Amino acid sequence: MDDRLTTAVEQLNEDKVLKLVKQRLQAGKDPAYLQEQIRLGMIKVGILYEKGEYFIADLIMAGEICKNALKLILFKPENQQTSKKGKVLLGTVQGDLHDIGKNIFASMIEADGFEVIDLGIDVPPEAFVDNAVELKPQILAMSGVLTLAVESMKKTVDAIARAGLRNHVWILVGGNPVNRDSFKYIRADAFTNYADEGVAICNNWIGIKI
Ligand code: B12
Repeated sequence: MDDRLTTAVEQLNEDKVLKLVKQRLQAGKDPAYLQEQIRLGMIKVGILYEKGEYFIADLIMAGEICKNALKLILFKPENQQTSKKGKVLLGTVQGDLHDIGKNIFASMIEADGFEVIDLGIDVPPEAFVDNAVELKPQILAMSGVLTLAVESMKKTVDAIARAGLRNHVWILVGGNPVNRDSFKYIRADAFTNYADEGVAICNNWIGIKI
């Protein structure tokens, strides 16, 4: 396998990352495949940070490189259809400032024809609730990368239930700390570690409706 793109991300070599992405897009490579190679590079950056070989400045640098590379890969829908499939309320949960994965999911689901209301990062449960009451989305999607995100996701689901909305909105959670066990604890309706799978789940729900 050619993992030069993953290695360039790991080495924080922005020029090389952007050059390889452009070259591969021109050669007709699948953007999803390129995205995955970048994600693997980011995981390696995280490992070097854990080992003490990279520092916080390197994480910031990695984030910038990743965002710039994704600008080349992610796209907006060509035909801005006026009637949308459904409304997705999205945010990175309280305490977590990571937004790259969230932005990938936002871009993919928007391109698939959904309306996305992105509340940004570090979103407290009350903000999810207030916006859900006002905007009546069919889907509430939460992103988190830190371990502490699991607790924030649970608090958000609890707050949605207290507001009487639990049976009126599908809840999807995504990001690295989400797995079968944490999903059960959070009590969402579905979880995934992949943005494209998240899009498929939302399409399925819209077919069922609440
Ligand atoms: C870049 C980065 C940063 C950047 C983030 C920039 C940004 N704008 O997002 C900055 C510098 C801000 C940062 C800060 C910190 N970070 Co940081 N960071 C990373 C790094 C290297 C990459 C994360 C990333 O963007 N990955 C690429 C994206 C594409 O992957 P992803 O987020 O997993 O998203 C994919 C899927 O999960 C999924 N997905 C994600 N969300 C959603 C949502 C839905 C609905 C769906 C369907 C799918 C989905 O789709 C995406 C595409 O497939 C990771 C390493 C790693 N292993 O992840 C550490 C990492 C997450 N950070 C870590 C830490 C410790 C920190 C800090 C605490 C460091 C510090 N001492 O200050 C702070 C915390 C700040 C905070 N409160 O959030 C730890 C987390 C440890 C833990 N388990 O909690 C990691 C794992 C590094 C490590 N190995 O130690 N970080």
